[in-house]
Amino acid sequence: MRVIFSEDHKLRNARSELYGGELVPPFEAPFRAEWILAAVKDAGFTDIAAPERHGLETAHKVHDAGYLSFLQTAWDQWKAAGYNGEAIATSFPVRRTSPRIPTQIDGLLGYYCNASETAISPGTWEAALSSMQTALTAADIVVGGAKSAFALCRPPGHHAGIDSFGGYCFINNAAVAAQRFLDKGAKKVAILDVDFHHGNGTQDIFYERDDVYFASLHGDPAEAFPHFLGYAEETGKGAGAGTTQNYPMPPGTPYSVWEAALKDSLKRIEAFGAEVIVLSLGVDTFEQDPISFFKLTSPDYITMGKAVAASGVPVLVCMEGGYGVPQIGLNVANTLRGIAG
Ligand code: OKP
Ligand code: ZN
Repeated sequence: MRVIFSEDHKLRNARSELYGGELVPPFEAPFRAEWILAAVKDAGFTDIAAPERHGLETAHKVHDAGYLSFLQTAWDQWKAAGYNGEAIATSFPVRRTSPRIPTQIDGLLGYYCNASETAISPGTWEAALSSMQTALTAADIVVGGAKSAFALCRPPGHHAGIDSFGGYCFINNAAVAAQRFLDKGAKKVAILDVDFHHGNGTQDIFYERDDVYFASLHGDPAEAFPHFLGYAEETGKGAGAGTTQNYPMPPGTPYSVWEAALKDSLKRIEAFGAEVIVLSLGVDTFEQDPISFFKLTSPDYITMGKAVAASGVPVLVCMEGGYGVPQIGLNVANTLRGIAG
């Protein structure tokens, strides 16, 4: 399996995450990608290439134009405002507020933000762009006939919605990749999100569309981030009715229980007629993950990879979350081993 990886991920190296009322070093940090890359090489996946340059055409089909230009200029606007720290949203449009888009940076930040733990820092846009290009380049390898490819994306993408960033995500890499498959001739694409956290951004993007099936296995939003989406009753709307499927699960969920949800999602993806699966791969389902509450073990990721590959359709793996412990590398490598067979 070919691996796509960009050193430019390092340009996202924020100083601060708002966590428990303190500004702490972000969980989503450059060492994650280094650990994953090392473990993937160790496992024998040594066909590693840098992404091709891609513009924003595909991104514009899944994100709002105002949002993308905000992301691109947010840091410069923040700096111009004379602030000393990183750009953190503090004020939000909630129920019964004006639909108008503010002109000043604090207003814009709140307007386009869905979770304020995520600070915009210098280089964030450039890293997000390289992460998107990583996904697009890996998608094109699958378009070219490969059974699988691994996009070692960083920063992750699944919490980035049509017009909002948060949860460490800015551009929705998996969504952009899914759109690429459609633009290259696929009629039906599935995104299978196995990150611990619900893929609220991805669900937002495809909720009313019938060309992308979205399934997510995650910590029950009543008890876990992103808190406001990911319930079982959310199944799509309009043309997209029936093309979203959520599997919220409680604290302590072991692989045996999680696997039943995985199997059900794969059955539905097959019934949908997906020609390709984009796997939003978070390994924060691991028993030792510092911010999550599932109990998967390292060997479980091999089993999971095999089950996904058994669908028989090509698989594009896009990196999402997984934090804190060195085993994130092994867990990703194990997933790839399972998929590659
Ligand atoms: C990003 B990805 C917990 C706060 C949660 C944000 C988590 C973002 C996860 N007290 N903070 O899906 O792995
Ligand atoms: Zn996650």
